[in-house]
Amino acid sequence: MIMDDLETLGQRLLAEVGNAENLKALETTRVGALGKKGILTTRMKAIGAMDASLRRDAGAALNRLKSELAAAIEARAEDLRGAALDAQLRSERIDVTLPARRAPTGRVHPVSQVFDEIVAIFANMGFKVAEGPDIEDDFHNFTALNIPPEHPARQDHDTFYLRAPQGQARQLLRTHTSPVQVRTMKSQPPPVRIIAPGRTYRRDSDMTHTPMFHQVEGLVVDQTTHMGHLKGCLQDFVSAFFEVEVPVRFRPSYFPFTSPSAEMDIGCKRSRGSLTIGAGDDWLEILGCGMVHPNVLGHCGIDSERYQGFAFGVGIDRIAMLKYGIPDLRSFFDADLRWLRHYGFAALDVPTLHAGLAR
Ligand code: 2U9
Repeated sequence: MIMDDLETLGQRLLAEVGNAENLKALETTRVGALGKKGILTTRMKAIGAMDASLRRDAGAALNRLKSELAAAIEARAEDLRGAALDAQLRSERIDVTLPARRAPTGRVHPVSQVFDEIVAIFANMGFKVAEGPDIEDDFHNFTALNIPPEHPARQDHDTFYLRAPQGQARQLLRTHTSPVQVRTMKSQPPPVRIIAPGRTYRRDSDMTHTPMFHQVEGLVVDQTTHMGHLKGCLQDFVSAFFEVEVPVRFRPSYFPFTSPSAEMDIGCKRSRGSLTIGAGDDWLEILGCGMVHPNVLGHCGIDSERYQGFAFGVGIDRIAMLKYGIPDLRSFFDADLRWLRHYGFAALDVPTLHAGLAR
């Protein structure tokens, strides 16, 4: 009778241990069975009052159950600790293959994009990029370029002058990037093959002009350089830039720093307010160019009897608008993030000729 009862009790306690869902529930079962007032402890105390003939077997059976239960509790505790550790490791898992930084959300401004595209095209033709200061002096911005004081072209340039310190020549914000070519020719012997991209400044502000704008100018100086080289180079440039075969034509023009001078038009089609570059029987002025004036070579320390050069200049803001269909020049300078998200370029899509200029 007592043995049957002990077996049933043992089964119940072992089942309770097996079903314990966590360490706290398991501890409750342990205290309820093996604690000071636990059911098995109480039973053990009751054995002393038993008949001597039953006492030995009952004591042995109770001890077996206590040992079995203690082992089962330890085994279950081990399982529960393992499961808790697994759950913790799962919840704290770090995917070390994930990038540490989030993908960049900034966009590249169309003007920067077009600068990079133009650099890629001319680098492919063997040109180097030259740079110079935005704050210039009269000689590098005007005189060296065959624009002496009182020359009417000085008025055309609407120059920003800086206040001159007492007794010093006044400085100015460069009105074109041409002083960069002047400085390059003065500092290195020919042959020269450079482009000069950068900011330029004129006191002009309306629908189609901003006081700061962007240019790329190019210069080649060598002993046999001629106008055919100029036209071929610019033809290749516009086709690479607009990524279509573009017809070009030269019209005679005038700049003080080149002679002969020309303006270059590209073939296009205009229909109902839209403009298509390449096909069509219309023309669109795109840049100015010419053979470097011998006076300019002379000012830059180059013997114009031995060397000749060609040069060109192109307004970046305008050709960026043309290529990317941007209607309003002034939006370039608004710093409007919504505009930049729409017209900007992905930060890591660097333009190259083999992968495509604009992706
Ligand atoms: C040197 C000698 C010659 C650069 C040239 C132009 C023609 C030209 C305009 C294009 C659009 C300015 O931004 S714009 O308004 N530029 O038409 N620029 S030839 O000639 C040079 C430059 C440097 C030493």
